[in-house]
Amino acid sequence: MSRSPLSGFSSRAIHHGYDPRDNQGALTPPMHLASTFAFESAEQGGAIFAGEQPGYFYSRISNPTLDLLEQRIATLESAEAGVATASGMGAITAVMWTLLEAGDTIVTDKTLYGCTFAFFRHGLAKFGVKLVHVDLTNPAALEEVMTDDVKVVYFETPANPNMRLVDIAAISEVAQRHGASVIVDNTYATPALTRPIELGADIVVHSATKYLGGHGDLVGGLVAGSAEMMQRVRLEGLKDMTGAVMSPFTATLVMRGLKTLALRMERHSANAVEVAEWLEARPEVSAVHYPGLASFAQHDLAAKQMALPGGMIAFDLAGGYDQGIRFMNRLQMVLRAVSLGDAETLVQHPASMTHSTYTPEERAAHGIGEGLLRLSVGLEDLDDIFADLGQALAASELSIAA
Ligand code: 7XF
Repeated sequence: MSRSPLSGFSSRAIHHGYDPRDNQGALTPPMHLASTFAFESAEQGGAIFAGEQPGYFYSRISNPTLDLLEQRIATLESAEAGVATASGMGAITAVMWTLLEAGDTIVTDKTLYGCTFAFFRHGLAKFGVKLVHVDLTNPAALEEVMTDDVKVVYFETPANPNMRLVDIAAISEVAQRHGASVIVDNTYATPALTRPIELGADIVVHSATKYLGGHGDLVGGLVAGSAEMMQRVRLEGLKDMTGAVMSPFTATLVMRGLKTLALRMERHSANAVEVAEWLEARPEVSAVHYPGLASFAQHDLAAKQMALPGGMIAFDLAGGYDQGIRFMNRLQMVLRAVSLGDAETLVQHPASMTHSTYTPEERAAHGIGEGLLRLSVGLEDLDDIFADLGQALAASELSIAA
């Protein structure tokens, strides 16, 4: 059975693709743990394998629970179809193994999440794919490097960890005019704040581990794009090359997270605006990088491309790395942890943690400061966040390490 389509983002996050009447009225969709699916006849099995008939046959290719999640991410990203993967890296690698071959070039922004950087720089290089880093905050810089060999233009916006923004519409126009596909990692913004495909991108990838799951209790990835492209990612990159499929239990948790995504992003953003302004006013803090601040260099682009500025903040302390370590060690409620997008406020040091896959020289060249700190502002009450950050900042001024 199917119900009439819904227009609202949260309504679709909650209802899209599911009718309780199909499952004895069950409000939440059933979790199909089956690894394999029985055929009515040998002929039917052959027809499903050949793609001549719709149907499930093995959960590395497709599964009804994953199917529903894939439909949900597709509608939320304004895409035709989606693919669920075992992790964000599983999403990125499945897309790249599908689109690229030896001799191709991939162009990326200067700043990328550490393991994405390592995969492109060291992993793809082993298979003859050339990597070119460009300052994609300047679309004219992309124009200069585009050649017939460039098959993919890839970026994060906001970028992990330094919050650089990339103009999705402007970059997509240049890249596609030269025949390249545009892939956007939308992990930081989520479709609640930015929908890259509406702005011209071809494919969106996600670490669902972060805001989409939202509760720090799963590792997962999602891809969204055209039906034709998603079929290729499923049957080439995912089925035969990474094999990194999401489990039905994880899909169930991601769908639970999606139901409150818009609500959580509003609160993450509201809290982060206050925290960013508060940090900016503190004498111990030398710089705050947050799209919601009037002082943010790309504030206009943030207003154009993001419905809200999001929950991620990067900042520097006047006392650099040493003070940053003292500050982190003094925190009590705020947790020292990588990952992001959870209810808990998390702090981490990119140079020694998420971006330790770069050499110090590479970090310098890619705009990742050695003392930079990253805050994933959670859903706690602001008074408690301020109290903890405030006491840790004051203590970080002491010369004796905690
Ligand atoms: O494979 P994962 O689900 O961990 O996702 C990889 C990934 C992809 N894109 C972006 C923008 C990401 O931030 C991530 C994971 N980042 C975590 C972090 O920055 O804290 C990983 C912890 S080492």
